[in-house]
Parts: sequence; structure tokens; C-alpha cells
Amino acid sequence: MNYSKLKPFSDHFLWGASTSAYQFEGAWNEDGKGPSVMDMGNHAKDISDFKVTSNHYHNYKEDIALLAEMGFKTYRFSIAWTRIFPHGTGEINQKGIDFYNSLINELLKYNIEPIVTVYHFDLPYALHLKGGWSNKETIDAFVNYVDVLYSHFSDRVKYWLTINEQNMMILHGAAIGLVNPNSKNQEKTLYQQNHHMLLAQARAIKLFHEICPSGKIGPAPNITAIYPASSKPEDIIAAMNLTSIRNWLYLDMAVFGTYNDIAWSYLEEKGYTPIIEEGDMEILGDAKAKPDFIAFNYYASSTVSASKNDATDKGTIGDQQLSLGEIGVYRGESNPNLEKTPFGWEIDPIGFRTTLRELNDRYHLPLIVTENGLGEYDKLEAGDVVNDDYRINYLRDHIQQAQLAIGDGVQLFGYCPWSAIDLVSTHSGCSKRYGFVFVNRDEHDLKDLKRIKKKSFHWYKKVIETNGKDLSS
Ligand code: BGP
Repeated sequence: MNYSKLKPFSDHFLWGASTSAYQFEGAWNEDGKGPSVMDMGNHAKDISDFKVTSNHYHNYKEDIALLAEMGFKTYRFSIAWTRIFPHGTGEINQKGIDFYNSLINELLKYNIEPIVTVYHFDLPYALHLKGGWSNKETIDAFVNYVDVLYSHFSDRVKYWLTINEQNMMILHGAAIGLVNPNSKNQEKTLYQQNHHMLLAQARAIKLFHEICPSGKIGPAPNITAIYPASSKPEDIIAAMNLTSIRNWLYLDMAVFGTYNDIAWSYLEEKGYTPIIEEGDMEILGDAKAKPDFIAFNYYASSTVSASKNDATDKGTIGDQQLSLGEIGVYRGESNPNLEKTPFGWEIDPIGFRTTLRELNDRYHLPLIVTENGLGEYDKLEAGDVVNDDYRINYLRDHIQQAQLAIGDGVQLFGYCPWSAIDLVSTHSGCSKRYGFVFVNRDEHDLKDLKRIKKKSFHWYKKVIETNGKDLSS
């Protein structure tokens, strides 16, 4: 629909950006921090340095001053579970509490609203050794951990996110360290882990509502529109299959407290159904466990066609070599109507509006975008200049579509692109940059880690200043 007049972003719209602890903080084993699965994973050794990353742990004051200079209204960051509990449970590490207290206070000094992700891929390694999310005790460890976070920080933190991209963790479990890539029956294991994570999330939300009635909490999956490759009816069914398996399985449980029917039928067909113990569905269906809003990450749409029922259904896409396609369910296709980033991710701003509409139609909850952005090989030019016009174009096109979605009736209350400042990409190291601020380092040569404002820094500052009215560069 074309509108003759655009609805504006609300006066209190939360403009900001995001980071995550293991990609940004560094100080991986300092001040009592224990190891996480991300510290111990394979990517940590070969691709890049993950021990120092952007050294934010030691540089947070300068970093937050830069966010304040851009005029950020909010900043989404994650807390490293292993800074609070080095082994996942047990004694609290006071230095971890101190660090996040200082970080939160520094944000508030500039009137930047903190949005905290409690778990962004970095499960404590000690819990992983005891079976990770396959072990139901991890649910109790998680609830104990969030309880400690709420009691220390909820006096100042109003917005909380439970689990970052649970759906990506389950769909690409081996890549994110949930299962051993050589283990058997990975999917069966992963969907059991998924069930446990859903229980952990429901209990964490319920607890939050009991002890922080004035705060807001929600999940943060990666959600995207899935297109049928053609108008063939069988392609439409394939798109619905993937939409249910990738998107609704997670959000229907969070919001409605039920397994999505199509996704459940898929689990049954494949033999992946989790064991559901007595009492589990009561926990999942508890009215107090319902989120206050939905946060979601959006980078690209996906396109699929009907399965051919043979091995060619399973292909790969993009730089992460993620498989897209499953025999008897759907096959991944590239979309000829879309340009791709140098890392092979399809750029689809209109798909962003579609995704916002779909989420609104289905759940009628306020929405916030917690990741959206362009990974590129930025070049530092003479005179400390980074001309990242491609990033400005990408973000501008997405913000325009977000505004159209607001016109469609979507209750969008914030936009936090990825990432505030350069950090290390899990699979592509620090050559793949997303930030408004360049961090001067290479994969293994840490150089001086100096912060350098990119062209997009100045552009985004103006976008925020004008509350999204001036998107020109
Ligand atoms: C999301 C993650 C982020 C970040 C982002 C970009 O899936 O939540 O942590 O990594 O993707 O991905 P990449 O770094 O692989 O380009």
C-alpha cells in the first residue's frame, strides 16, 4: 500500500544499536570470568582473535561516549553469564556485577536506555560439559542466573531480552556449539534442547513479571519473511513449512504457550519430537510467562521452492555455509530480484516491512528491531576516513520500510541495528564489519584498537536528531 502521508516515528522511539558480550568485550578470562562455549569453540582459534575482540571491557567509557555523541536513546548489549557465574552456577563473581553496574550507570549518565540480553550464544562451558541444554539442570541454572541479574540491575534496566536467536541456535546447532558436529541424531538432540530453552525462557519471564512488574521483557529470535519461489501452490506450501519451522515454532510457544501445529507435525514426521514431562506445558502456557513485546533480528529474507525429495534439496547459502533446504520439506533458492552483500546475504528492505507486518498480524504485540545491518569489508582510508555509503544505503532503505510498517499499524518502538561499534563476527572474524565506528585491528594483529568514526556515524547521528525525518547522506 502506498500512503499519501507517512506516519512519523513516535516521540519516544528508541534509536540505538546492538552488540554482544563475546563479540565485543574481550577480557575473556579477566576479573574472574569463566570460559563460555564461544570462548572454547573452534572459531575462536583459527579465524580471528576472540580474546580481546574490541576490548570494550576496558574501553566502555570511551565507547559509550561515542554512542552518546550519536545521540543514542538506547543501547542493546548482552551480559556474559560467565562474568556473573564463572561456572554457570555457584558463587557470584562480584567483579562481573561491578562491571555491568558501571556500564549501566555510564549509559544512564547520558540518558541512554539500556536493553539487556541475558544470553547471547555464550553458554558457560562448565554447563556445556555437563550436557548443556540437553541437561534439564541448565534450566535451573538459567533461572538462578536471571534472578541474580534482575535483583542487581532491574532498578535501572527496564527492558530485558531473554535469549538471542534461539531459532538460529537450534537450526545451526553445530555451528554455534550446541552439539558436536560429528554427533549422531543432532536434530533430535537439538529439539530437546530447544524444549528446555523454551521452558527456561518461560520461567525467566514469569519470574520477571513477579519481581519487576514495571519492567518489560521479550524474546529475541531472528525472524524473516519466507517467499515462495513462484506462484506454484506447492512452493507456497514449502514457504509455509519453513515459516513454521523457522519462525512460528519459537514465537507461538513464547506468546501462545503452544507448539505450532505445522512445526510439531514436522518434528513428528522426522522423529525429532522432544520429551515433554508432566508440568512442562503448564509452565509454557502460564499467562505470566507471556512476553510484553517481541524483539527480533532481521538481515535478509529467504526464498524456497517445493522439495524434490532428493539430496539436492539440501544446499548452502551465504558466507556461513548454512544449509537451507530439507528433504521432503522445502529447498532453498536464491531470489533473482535481490542484490547480495559481498558475503552472499540477500538485501531485502521490503522483506523487512513484510516481516514487521507478519509479526504484527500474528501476535499484536509491540515490536523492537534488535539487529539489522550490513557486513562489509570496510576500508580505512588516508586521514582516518571510512566511506561506508553502502551501509548508509542499506540502513536508510530499511528505516524507510520500518516507517511504512508503522503506517501499516505495526507498533514498532525501537530500532537497534547491528552493530554499534565494530566487533568480531562469529564466523567471518573482524574483516566483516557492521559498526558505525571502526575499530583499528586485523584478525590477529590487534594494532592500537583505536576508535574511528565512519561516514555512517555522522549520518546516523542526524537520523536520530531528526527522529528519522532526515535520512539523506
Ligand atoms: C546474528 C547474531 C549476532 C551477529 C549477527 C551477524 O545472528 O545474533 O551475534 O553475529 O548475526 O552475523 P555474522 O557476524 O555472522 O555476520
